[in-house]
Amino acid sequence: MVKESEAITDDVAELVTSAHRVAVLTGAGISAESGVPTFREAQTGLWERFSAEDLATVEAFENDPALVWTWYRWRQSLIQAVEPNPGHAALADWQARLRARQGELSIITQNVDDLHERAGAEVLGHLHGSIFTHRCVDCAEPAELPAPQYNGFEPPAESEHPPPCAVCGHGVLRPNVVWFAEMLPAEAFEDASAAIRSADLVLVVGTSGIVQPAASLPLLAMERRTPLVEVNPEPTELTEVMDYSLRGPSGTLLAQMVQASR
Ligand code: BJW
Ligand code: ZN
Repeated sequence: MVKESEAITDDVAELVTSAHRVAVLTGAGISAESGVPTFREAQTGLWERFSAEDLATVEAFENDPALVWTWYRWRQSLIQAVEPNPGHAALADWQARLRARQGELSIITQNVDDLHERAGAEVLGHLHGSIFTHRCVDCAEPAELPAPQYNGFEPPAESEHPPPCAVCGHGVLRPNVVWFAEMLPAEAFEDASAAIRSADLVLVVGTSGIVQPAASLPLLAMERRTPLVEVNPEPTELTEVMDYSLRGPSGTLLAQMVQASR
């Protein structure tokens, strides 16, 4: 039976203090306090008629490449314009202190942003890729692009076409993210599975737990009876497999946990 609370309890503080190998699965919610919208929030501007699920597909990109390309370039501008928040900072701090004691804190993220890294943490795996790199849809060659020049806080009035590939000449560029029905990067998924299997504490932070196969990773901990702690203001698809659900923003709750780990 999951134990819910709005602040860190003595039980959770005890788990945090004794944990030597921690695995953390993060989702869009950890970046929400930085000002990055989550996936289930309504879209704005050119994309207001669409949900994120409508846009994050190969079919959407094939049907309207400019609409989807501009969504990604604009989100890239938004991410570059915001800063990591206390939740990202708390994980970076906890990782550094566990490493100093020969322990480990492995960050596995579904996010395509770089806010964990900019807070000073090392990320074990970006399960859904990165919004900052690009490749050709046809020949898969990576391509370097200048940073987009959008105002990240205001959606653009017009869309732009994806640039052509300079290598093969017939493909166009796409972001190196994982769209629905695409395979996750195998190495990142295997590393994530191994980190969760070898952890003595698993945290699930800011994810709705709707999207597979990432949402199945915490089940690897459940099978081993490794303590599972969720940090999310709302109940999720994963709540019922948790030992503890901390109901609040990750910026506040992760800072409390790291305080307890000192
Ligand atoms: C806070 C907070 C605060 C707010 N503090 N928390 C049936 C048909 C077809 C496919 C499927 C099917 N059933 C299952 C599938 C597979 C499919 C899937 O899971 N679909 C579901 C929708 C059902 N999965 C896939 O297709 C995956 N590939 C795959 O399975 O390959 C095998 C296969 C091949 C062929 C056919 C079928 C399968 C690929 C999944 C790729 C996901 N990609 C995206 C887009 C990435 C690029 C981009 O950024 O645009 O990844 S979708 C989107 O969802 C993104 C996210 O990483 C991912 C997860 O979302 P997340 O992080 O959980 O965000 P939200 O918004 O859902 O939740 C935010 C949470 O934060 C909430 O809980 C809030 O309460 C909380 N929060 N403020 C803490 N301050
Ligand atoms: Zn090409």
